[in-house]
Amino acid sequence: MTDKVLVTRRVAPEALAKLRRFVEQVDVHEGNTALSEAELIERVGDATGLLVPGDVISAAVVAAAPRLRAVAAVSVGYNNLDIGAMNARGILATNTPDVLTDTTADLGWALMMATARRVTEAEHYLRAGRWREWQADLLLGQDVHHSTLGIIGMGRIGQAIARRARGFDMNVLYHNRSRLDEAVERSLAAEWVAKDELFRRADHVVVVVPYSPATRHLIGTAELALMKPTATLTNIARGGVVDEEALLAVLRDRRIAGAGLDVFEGEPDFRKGFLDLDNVVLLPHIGSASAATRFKMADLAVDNLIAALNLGPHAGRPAHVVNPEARRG
Ligand code: 8YV
Repeated sequence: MTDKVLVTRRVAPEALAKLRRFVEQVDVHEGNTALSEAELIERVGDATGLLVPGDVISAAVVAAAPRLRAVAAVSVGYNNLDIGAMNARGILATNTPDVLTDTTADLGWALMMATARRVTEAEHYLRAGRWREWQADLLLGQDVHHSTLGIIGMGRIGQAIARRARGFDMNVLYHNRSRLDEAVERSLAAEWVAKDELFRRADHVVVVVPYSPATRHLIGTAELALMKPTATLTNIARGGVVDEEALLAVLRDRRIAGAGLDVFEGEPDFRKGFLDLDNVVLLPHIGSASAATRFKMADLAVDNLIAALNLGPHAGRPAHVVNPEARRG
């Protein structure tokens, strides 16, 4: 039987062309809105592979695809995939690490700086025609240089954020389940601290930890209460890592200086209360959104999928399997 791949959203055409060289049937969902779970269930039918830029592949979708053997996420995070259901069927799942590390770290910095220096608020002020004269106290923000950066989650992207901090002469703290090797810590000039200490000491906290049941609402009322009134919080991980109701409360009461959010729990829906606040910078999940990086992500996901389907030059040896346990199942 031939292979069939369902591509759940548009990706770079060059990547699709590569996929078509190895797979006879490629069904691309072209619409501008994501397929619902019911639509995925209806469409997945006889697919042997899925190429998934962010959609939720639930146990029900897996169950509706009796021939499914491989699912390639076009993302480094794969909390949108029901790995348990895939393991039970021996379905390999893959992701796209590395290629998006620097682009996402850049965006983390852009968002942190925009939040600290009130960049979007200032632009709105100008666009609204409110700029009449120079004022010594107009739109005063918080310095980034020579301040203390606190990174929650010191994986690839966290480390890339730490590397960029050197140019700003920052003091870097991090919190991670496991400590980095001493040599890596030294090269990043980063100090591991307990989570509470990080929230107490940091001037700018950046959240970049993978989402899982263990990290859901890792940052809530207790952590936010420890922050300095001049501190900022930037989330480029997943919305669910932060308790957004607790964050809304501290932003409303001005108990921290501001927040930068690229991700939201339940996105693309988000708590509309954020729109009423001027001390928050809101982005539509664009962490990896540079033209070059989105191309590399799609290309790598296609390579992973082809190999996981036992096709192409690396047949059977996809480079980025996230559930090696599926092979034992
Ligand atoms: C993706 C991301 O663009 O890689 C990730 O985990 O958050 C982004 O780079 C997004 O998940 C859609 O696939």
